[in-house]
Amino acid sequence: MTELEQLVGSARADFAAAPNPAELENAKARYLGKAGRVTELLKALASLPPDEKKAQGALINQAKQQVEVLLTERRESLAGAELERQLQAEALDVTLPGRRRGTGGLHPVSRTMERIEAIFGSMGFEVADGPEIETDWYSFTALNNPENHPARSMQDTFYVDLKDAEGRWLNLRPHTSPMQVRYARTHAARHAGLIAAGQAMPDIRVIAPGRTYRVDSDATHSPMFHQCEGLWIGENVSFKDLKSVFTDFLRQFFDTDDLQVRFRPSFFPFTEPSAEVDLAFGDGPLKGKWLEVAGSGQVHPNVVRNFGLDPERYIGFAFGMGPDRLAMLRYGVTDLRLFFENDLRFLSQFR
Ligand code: 2NL
Repeated sequence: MTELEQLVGSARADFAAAPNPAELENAKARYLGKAGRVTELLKALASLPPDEKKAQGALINQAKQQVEVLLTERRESLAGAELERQLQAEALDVTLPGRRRGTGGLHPVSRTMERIEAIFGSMGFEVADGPEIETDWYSFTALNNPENHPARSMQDTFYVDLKDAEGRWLNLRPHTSPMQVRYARTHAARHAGLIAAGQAMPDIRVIAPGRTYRVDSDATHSPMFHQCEGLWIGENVSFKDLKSVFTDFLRQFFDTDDLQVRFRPSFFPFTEPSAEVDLAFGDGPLKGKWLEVAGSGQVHPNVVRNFGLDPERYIGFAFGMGPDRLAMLRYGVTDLRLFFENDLRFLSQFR
């Protein structure tokens, strides 16, 4: 075997032994690099006589070409192996089932509001909704609140650092009554012709559910909470109607006839007489315990006047309740704040 054949054989063995591209390039340097074996042989040509130089040079170049071919082959084989390894590592199993989007659900307070709306809807009440930012007149004055009533203070009500187009200060409504005042005034204005002609105006029968705001925050009070008020005004609507409508509502809401309802005398500026509504379940963990669930009363004549109606002719009742509290009772939740922390572990139990 000639020296050159030996060199090519040894290059083949070295290249084959290189386990990765970096080692292969090191092996290449030992043959084709500046001080490589092939390069040394070519340098040595210079000292040969011209006729030998030509013949020997051709042989060395032939060997060099063979080494280069071996190098290219090994490079391609290592690259192929690397690609194969990558494909294996990144392999996708297209037969696996896909990941589905989870099913959402309504918030427990929204479900409660919808339940309240459905029950009053079945008794002929409209649902009204409107602005959460109100003027003093709609939040307080129209409702017969005295000018210096503490409910108007910054301790109780959130004020907005803005005035409306007429220069009146704005507040975040502390109850949804302003919406009922808006609804009643629109109703009265729409039927002004009938009223003036001495004919009967259709009754005002409406509930106003929605978000309300007060400066208050602890385990049973949130600065943002929900309220649902109701109003029924006509020529012959009495306290007896309030008692039957509200008792019927509570029985439907809690899905039981086994509960007692009592109207306990109280005071609100917007109603006279006024009553707190208490309820006691005949069964279950709260059996026999009186729970306060709403405020109510016969709408004050000043408020009827602010609806744009004659209090000598139009009379009726109103009530206000907290859907958050009703949701707590219905679902057995003891901390109000859970409803507003948006923790899915809690909320997903109500789907
Ligand atoms: C409460 C308050 C009550 C009312 C709300 C009302 C609304 C109009 C006219 C007269 Cl437009 N009254 N709403 C009446 C009595 C009580 O309850 O926060 N209860 C938990």
